[in-house]
Amino acid sequence: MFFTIRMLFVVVALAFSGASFGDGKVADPARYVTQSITVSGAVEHALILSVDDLRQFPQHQVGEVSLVCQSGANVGKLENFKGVRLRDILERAVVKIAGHNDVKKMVIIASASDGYKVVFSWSEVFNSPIGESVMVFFEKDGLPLADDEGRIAMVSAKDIRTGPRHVKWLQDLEVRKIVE
Ligand SMILES: Nc1nc2c(c(=O)[nH]1)N[C@H]1C(S)=C(S)[C@@H](COP(=O)(O)O)O[C@H]1N2
Ligand SMILES: [Mo]
Repeated sequence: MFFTIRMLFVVVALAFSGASFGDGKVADPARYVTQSITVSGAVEHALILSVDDLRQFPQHQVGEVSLVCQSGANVGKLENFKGVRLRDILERAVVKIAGHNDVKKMVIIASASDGYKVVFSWSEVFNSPIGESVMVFFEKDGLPLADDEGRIAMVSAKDIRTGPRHVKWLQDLEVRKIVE
């Protein structure tokens, strides 16, 4: 009986806290909104980029990307959005490459303000067809992104399941060599 009441309490507490159980939904998205992103780690020039700064890169308009969760569930679509390539941002920051084989051991960690993180390898961004469509975006239908994505988000549009690397409330792109 004691456990039953305690469990009931936990369920009620989670319901009121807006716990998301992995579906990416949160109760109060406004608190996660980011106005700029940083580019950090193994780069020659650490950057802070606002939406206005992002507009200075070559811009690409993307028509439609269906969003499919890792579970296979359809979670909607991104339509008519505008952004810039992760590749172009990293070229501006200049990845630090000491040895010929360094890039093969590097990843880019994209972090959001809610703690969500995904990784890209240097090779998929710079040396595979995936890289063409890894976009940091800031506009949909000609308007700034709403609070449910923050002002800056990213997506890897050619992934088989696009939900996981659709990073809402993007905050930081860190370049890191992960093996010696
Ligand atoms: N910042 C952030 N981005 C995120 C997530 C998250 O928890 N935090 N969840 C991801 C997952 S697993 C999916 S399927 C989609 C869910 O998008 P939705 O909230 O629009 O359904 O967002 C992705 N992007
Ligand atoms: Mo997901």
